[in-house]
Amino acid sequence: MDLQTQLEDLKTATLEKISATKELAEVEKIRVETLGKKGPITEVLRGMKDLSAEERPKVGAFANQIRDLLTEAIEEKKTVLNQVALEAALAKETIDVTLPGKQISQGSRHVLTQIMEEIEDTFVGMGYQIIEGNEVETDHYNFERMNLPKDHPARDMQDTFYLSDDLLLRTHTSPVQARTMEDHDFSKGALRMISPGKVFRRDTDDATHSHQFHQIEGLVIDKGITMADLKGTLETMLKTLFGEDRNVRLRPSYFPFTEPSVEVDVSCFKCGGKGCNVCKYTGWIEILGAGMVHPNVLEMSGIDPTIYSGFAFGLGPDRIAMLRYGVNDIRNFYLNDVRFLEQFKGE
Ligand code: FA5
Repeated sequence: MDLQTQLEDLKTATLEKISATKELAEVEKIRVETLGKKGPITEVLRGMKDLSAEERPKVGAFANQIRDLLTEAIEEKKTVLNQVALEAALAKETIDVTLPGKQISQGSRHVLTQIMEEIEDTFVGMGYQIIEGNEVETDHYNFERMNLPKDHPARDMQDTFYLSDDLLLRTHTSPVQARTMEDHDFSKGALRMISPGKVFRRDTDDATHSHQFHQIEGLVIDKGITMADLKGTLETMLKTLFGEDRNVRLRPSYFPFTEPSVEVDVSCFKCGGKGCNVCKYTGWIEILGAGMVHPNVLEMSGIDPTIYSGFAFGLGPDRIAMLRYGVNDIRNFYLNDVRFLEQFKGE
């Protein structure tokens, strides 16, 4: 058989093989077998040296033509098979958008954070600035600057976690008062601030006491501030939080850093004021302490008490949340039980 016929047969057989196969790997195998270095075409081209000078260019051109034709057929087949594979993959991965979605459990802000942000909003609306304090405080700011010198008996009112002789976990947010007063420039106007945060006491945990809880400190200093300003401010806040219906009472009290001092109680959410285990049979739950800033506290911060006066308060958002939602044990806020926390998701 002459070389041309051999090539013609090779072309026909290879095209048949290409057309019959459905596998990409098979096409590649055909390519290597037919067009590769050890394949028949290379073989034919190698045998050309035995041809006459006249036949050589003819056979050479024919061999090249067949090689190009087969190369093209192979590439075409590969493209087709790739497309088929892609379509099959796409068909398999089709997403049915009508199927019901998976429920993703979404977290939410803690109920105490929500209450604190609501209180912050109320005060920001009244022109207060929000100041951050330190959870680790010095004895100096936590006690001494609040008119509680060392060995003052009223230190017993707030049993303290000491970290060293001088450092402690703050027992209230009141030290932020002293830090803010000493920095304030009164030539630029009155001081109105609130300071929310965590506080710590060696209290025995019970339904209304936790060893870690929250406070929001409030402080206003200006010329001519009176107890009436304090009462009006607290009433505005409590009405916003509890509505008009809840009973509120101011009770004379004692804090070393205010004079006069009051404590504010709200009627118990559980018994409505009759007396029960939550309110310790008093009918009331105490939510904040307040008063007119003591002249000693002003003086220690470099403020002249004959010119300026002010009021301060420290309220307990944990107790407010209890009253608002009828939560009968403060410890629920700290147990991280999702079943409890989920109830406040929509708030
Ligand atoms: C104080 O801590 C004062 N610094 C408040 C103050 C500020 C008075 C400025 C005057 C001027 P008291 O210890 O009463 O006061 O605490 C204030 C509020 O924190 C309480 O009314 C109560 O709502 C809350 N509270 C106190 N102890 C606990 C506790 N163990 N667990 C939860 N809440 C508490």
